[in-house]
Amino acid sequence: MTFTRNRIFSLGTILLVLFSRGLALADDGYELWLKYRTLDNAVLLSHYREAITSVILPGESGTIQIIRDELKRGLDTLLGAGLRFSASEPRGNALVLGTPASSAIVRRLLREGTLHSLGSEGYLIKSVTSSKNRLIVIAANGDIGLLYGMFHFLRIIQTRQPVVHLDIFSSPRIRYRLLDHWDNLDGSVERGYAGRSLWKWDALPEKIDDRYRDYARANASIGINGTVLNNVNANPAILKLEYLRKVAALADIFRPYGIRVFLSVNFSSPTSAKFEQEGNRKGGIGNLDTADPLDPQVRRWWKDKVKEIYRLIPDFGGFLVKASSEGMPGPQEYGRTHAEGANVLAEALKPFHGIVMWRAFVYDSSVDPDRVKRAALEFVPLDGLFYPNVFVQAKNGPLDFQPREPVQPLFGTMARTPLLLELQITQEYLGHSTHLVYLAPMWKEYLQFDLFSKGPGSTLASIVDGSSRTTDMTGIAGVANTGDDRNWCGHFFAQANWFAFGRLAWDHSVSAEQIANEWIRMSLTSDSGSCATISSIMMDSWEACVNYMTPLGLHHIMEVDVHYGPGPQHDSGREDWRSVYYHRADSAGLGFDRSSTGSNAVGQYFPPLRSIFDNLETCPEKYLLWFHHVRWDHRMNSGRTLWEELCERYTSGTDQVHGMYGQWLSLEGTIDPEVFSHVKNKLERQVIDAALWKDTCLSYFQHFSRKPVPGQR
Ligand code: BDP
Repeated sequence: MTFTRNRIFSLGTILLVLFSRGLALADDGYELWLKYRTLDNAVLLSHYREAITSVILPGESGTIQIIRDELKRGLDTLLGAGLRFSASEPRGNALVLGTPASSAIVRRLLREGTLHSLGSEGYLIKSVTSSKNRLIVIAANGDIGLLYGMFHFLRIIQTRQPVVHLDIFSSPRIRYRLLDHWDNLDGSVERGYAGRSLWKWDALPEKIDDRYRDYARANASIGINGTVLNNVNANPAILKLEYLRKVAALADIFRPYGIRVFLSVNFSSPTSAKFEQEGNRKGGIGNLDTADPLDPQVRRWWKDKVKEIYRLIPDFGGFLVKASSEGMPGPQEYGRTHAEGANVLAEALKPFHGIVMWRAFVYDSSVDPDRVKRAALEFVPLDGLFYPNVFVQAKNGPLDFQPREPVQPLFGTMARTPLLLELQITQEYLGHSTHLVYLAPMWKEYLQFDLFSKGPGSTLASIVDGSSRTTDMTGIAGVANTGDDRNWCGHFFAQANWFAFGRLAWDHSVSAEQIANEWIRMSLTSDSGSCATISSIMMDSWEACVNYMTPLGLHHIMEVDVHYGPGPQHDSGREDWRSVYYHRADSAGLGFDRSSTGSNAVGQYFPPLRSIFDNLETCPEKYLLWFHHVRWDHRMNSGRTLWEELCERYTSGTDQVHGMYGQWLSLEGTIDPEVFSHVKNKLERQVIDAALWKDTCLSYFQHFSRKPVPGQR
């Protein structure tokens, strides 16, 4: 057969149509929650089209250009029509974005009220009606506030809410809202489950990967304003000029998105490389024999290094430090305290308004036999001794990002130190990027945890956002779950955790459910039936995971090193890395006795928490085996014995995952087919893994309880 020109053309057209339809259908996850699908609801569409006939956006800064591009991309697609953009006063119903400096309308609005309380990042979104027209005004003190306001406005449309009578005031409750990347300079990512690092160090600074901008855009859309680029197990090389130039290139890209860069630094950086020995993480990039923070040469070295950084990156954020922890060098090697170590860096950063985030993730076994007590024991005596530009950065719980922990008590006891809360978005202990676990309900539980440090209502949130203290040094960090996988996070639903982290960092009062619903509508579907199903999968997923992994306060019983599957039998290596050290199963019962007659970890909490946790009868069952060694025949609230309850929890966890899988199957045909099968495959694996957790843990604990598993023949 011979093809005529026409035939070739029409075949090409058909292929093109099929291909583009295929593309339109297949969602590879790259666009995250910024998909801007055209609205299919005619009533809403005409409501929006009537409300916005043009966009007034004065200014030409890099940020303003980003806003203009995003609005074009967003509104043109959502509303399916091109909008006119101009810098002058509006005719007709318009969306107006401006600052007091750029817009007369905003100046008029300012007279009415509240712009000054918005700070540098907050914004207003307000409907303003005059005899001539109806306007929607997004007003802020500066361009970054406008950027956030613009993303909020697009979210309103993406989630199909009305745009009349708008009266929104929003400013972040927390000042530093950071992602911590545990990315190594060789491109690997510690505890990363979504491919290799986003940062292509070898190609930088010459080659700028497209993803850098997309990364910044995604973060700006949820209010994240800083990024720590490299692993806390820091390679000193990051401070070499060669790398600083690469860092500066990234900082230049992130700046108009309101994102500052920070670096993790190795405390031994000032020392000579000759101290490096196989695997000891020591030996720096300097020429000194010591990194003693009180040595004048060391202080000079840090000051010079910091000056060099700010010459390249004028808005550099500061340093994150993991010191004297898991083999990382620190001030204690020189007989100095954490405060003395942090302060030498703080002193160097102060003239440039940089900060130090000094991690409290330490568990030196000489401090106390109970690992969960060690961080508070080391850090609380140093309260008040850190320079004002130092944060102590602590993980949410006293152990290590377990599926559930009580809150790290030092948040209540270090009243004179700025405290930065570290959460983990990457699912190191919660099924990596294989299990669907929506983390917002877990983070809400931590944020709402009442430490009683200033009486009732001393929630972790009120400490972290500074509302129960007098400091504007407030911060929150999430260990990132991003990598260079096409869909960024490995699991499509892990994107929801990145999204939720940003939303909660901006405003921790938003409910986990609302965030889930926003994310679903922005990322997956706006069909209300499907939304309800997906929301229910997400909202139950964390509790399901706790149940099939570590119910009733169990912790740290996972497989060694990889931290994925079950490993309750693990009994070798360092004592505080062994499962048996944590669960303490024996013929009498199960759990770690941290009561006042045990390790007395309960004593690190304020009354009445201390006694609530101390008493077996009042200790919430979700923390029972965290604080108590409990007899197998102990009666639980349900009337079951501990053993029966344990069996019941493991069983209900696996049942819940079956339920999630069934619910997901019911969505076939209503959501994108690629996403559908991607998640289906992951859930199939999760069903198998949950059963493995249950079977492994119950058969192991059964050796001690010597009781049958109810329902098992
Ligand atoms: C543990 C991780 C380890 C990290 C460490 C940390 O297993 O990879 O380096 O925390 O936070 O959870 O420093």
